[in-house]
Amino acid sequence: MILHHWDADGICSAAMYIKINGSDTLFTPKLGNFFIDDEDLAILRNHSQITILDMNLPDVDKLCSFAKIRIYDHHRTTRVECAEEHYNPYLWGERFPSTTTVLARRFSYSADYLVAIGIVGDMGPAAKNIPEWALIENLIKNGISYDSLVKAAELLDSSYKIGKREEVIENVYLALQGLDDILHAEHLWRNLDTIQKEVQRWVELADDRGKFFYLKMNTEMNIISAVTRKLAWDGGKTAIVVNTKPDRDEFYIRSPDSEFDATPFIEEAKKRGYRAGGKKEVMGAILPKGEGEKFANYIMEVLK
Ligand SMILES: [Mn+2]
Repeated sequence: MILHHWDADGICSAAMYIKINGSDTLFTPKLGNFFIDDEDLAILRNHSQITILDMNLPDVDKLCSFAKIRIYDHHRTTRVECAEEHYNPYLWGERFPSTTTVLARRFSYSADYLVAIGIVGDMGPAAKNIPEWALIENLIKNGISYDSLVKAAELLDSSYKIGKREEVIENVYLALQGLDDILHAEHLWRNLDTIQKEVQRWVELADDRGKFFYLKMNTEMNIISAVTRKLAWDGGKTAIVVNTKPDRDEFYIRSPDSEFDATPFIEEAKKRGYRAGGKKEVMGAILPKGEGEKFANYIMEVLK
């Protein structure tokens, strides 16, 4: 079984893995869960080999009791000793922009549209400032436009944002068909239209607090990352967003500044018992109902 992140990098990584190693059952955790809950665990239990792509699952050890696991990822992490293979360049001090580039390195896979969509999906406009941009420039020379890669990433991301878990899996097969097939998927364009209206509605309600933006929102869509990105990238400063859902609070912080380090906040969130993860410039957390605003107030006090 291939367990993959629900975003464009995770989808393209799963497509690459199938191209490299052959077809396999696909699985993505409940949307928004950067961990394995009991229901997901019950499904995984029927599998003796699980390949994990583009996810740093904090409780991954429990899969080792019934399955051989392999992990390919680029998030900050610590070594998973029970894995057959844990290939994450973070472990030896290298930063990779996407899991698609990790897989390309590990399996000597030549950069193609799948690798490129993973990069632009995770990095956004910052993709232009990293060494891997050369891979994308090479594709551009061969007639693939940067805009089409950005759009493909958005279309693939639309399924989790709107909350369609099965569609995330279908997107892996769509991605395998080719870039044009992604770009011509009308149902994904309809998703985008719905999502963009919802993101815009919330972005406009953000509170400008000088050094940063703060937004408290309430939506069932998985758009906290998109809202935070838009605030940070368009507004040019750190964005702090809390979303209240029926069963949980969500927290997100992102800075457009490459010097920004979210790592201490990830540690603080974990210390408080929240499920938290992220990279240098971004962190996300899932908190018990009512905790989101408290944690946001703490962060804003630190950043003031
Ligand atoms: Mn990724």
